[in-house]
Amino acid sequence: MSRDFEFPKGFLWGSATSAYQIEGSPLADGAGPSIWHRFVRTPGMVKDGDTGDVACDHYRRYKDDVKLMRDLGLKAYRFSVAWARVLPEGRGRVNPGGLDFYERLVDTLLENGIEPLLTLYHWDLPAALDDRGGWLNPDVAHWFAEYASVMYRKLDGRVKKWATLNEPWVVTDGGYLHGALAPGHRNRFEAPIASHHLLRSHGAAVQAYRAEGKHEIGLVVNLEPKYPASDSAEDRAAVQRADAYMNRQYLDPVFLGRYPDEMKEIFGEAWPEWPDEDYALIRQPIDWLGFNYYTRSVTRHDEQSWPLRASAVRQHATYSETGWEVFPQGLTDTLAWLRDRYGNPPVYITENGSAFYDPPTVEGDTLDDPLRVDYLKKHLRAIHDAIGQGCDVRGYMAWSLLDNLEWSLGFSKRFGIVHVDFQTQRRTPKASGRLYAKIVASNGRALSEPA
Ligand code: GBH
Repeated sequence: MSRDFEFPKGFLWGSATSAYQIEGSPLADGAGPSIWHRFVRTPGMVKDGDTGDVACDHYRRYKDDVKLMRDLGLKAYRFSVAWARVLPEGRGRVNPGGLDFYERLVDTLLENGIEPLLTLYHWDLPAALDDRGGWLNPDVAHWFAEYASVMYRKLDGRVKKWATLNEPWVVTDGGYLHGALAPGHRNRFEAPIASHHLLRSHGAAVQAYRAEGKHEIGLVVNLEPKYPASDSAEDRAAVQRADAYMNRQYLDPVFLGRYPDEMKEIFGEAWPEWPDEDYALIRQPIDWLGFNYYTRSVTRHDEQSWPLRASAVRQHATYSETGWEVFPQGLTDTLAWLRDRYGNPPVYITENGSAFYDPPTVEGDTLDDPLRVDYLKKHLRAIHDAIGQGCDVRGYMAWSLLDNLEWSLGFSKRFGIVHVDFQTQRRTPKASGRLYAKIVASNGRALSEPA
């Protein structure tokens, strides 16, 4: 039986990257250092001592990269702005050299018929702001809104889809609770504070957008559905905690104006009380939600796991090289959950993809990545299913356009639909990239073909 996988008219097909992961030249043209520029120089924090000093050299090769997107027929490109390029100290003085780069990038995209989706924050806080407490300082909401306004004034005439933050959960869990990502803190008192000021900062940037912008603004979250390892009451309670911590901690305040009750249970005395006006700021309507989907977890009660008392149970299934289960049904399930819990907001899949071993040598102009091809097809079919169930999904951004710096894993994990040879900077579309081009050109119908 063959199904028709045509997507709704106008569905936005694109790919995604982030500034520190691809740009290189982190201090060029007057930019200030970011917390990632520092973190990669902290011994032991990034695999093999890899850094974003060169990465994909996109800062200098952006025109070729836009041409690559056009050759693949992509309709959209999601990228992020490095805050410290625009404001080297994070606040105050604007650096025209940094602003110019993003203006040239956006103009090049538009000349090639590619719609820009701009993310204001993808983890690279200006180091000067970290010196003032970073996301722990309540003033960060004001600093972020000021930076956002600089960007709106410069680019709102040309950029129609804005996102405030990428994955606030990862910023706090990785940066302030477990310390595997910049700024590398490990403190259960700090994590809830950082989360709250991230949400206030999101709210302040939305408020500034209503004053200055004419188009659409949203928030990007990573969501991972949690399924119980057994029917026991303990495992089901563990699922509720894990779900509250990762999935509802950010969306409940934004859509419902409150944190999940489980947060107090998880953080105990480290969970603070906040004034009502904060919730009013956080709760303002957004125009769209960005949803990054990679995997699910099957969860059990586990007293040893701090602070959640819940951990993941390995399945008999395919796992990618980062150790994440391949589970397309979780994408359909989570889209249905967004529809039911939060009133069916317009959703863009702002990231989805996988790291799999790729042959290290490129032969001719082809590079086969059958596991990624399979991942891509199954997840796009899962989105099509969700649309059939009434979910308002408007677009899909494949993570990632290019192999790039996978944060603390360095260059050891490759997520690109285009291969990058980091010695020569040669780009080669993988089989997944070539398939994606066909899917885009046919608005999904290429997914109907067998295999
Ligand atoms: C995204 O975050 C980032 O936005 C992007 O910059 C990054 O390159 C990309 O993903 C790939 O990592 O170990 O089974 O419990 C990813 C968010 C959150 C997804 C943690 C995987 C752990 C799964 N990640 N999650 S598991």
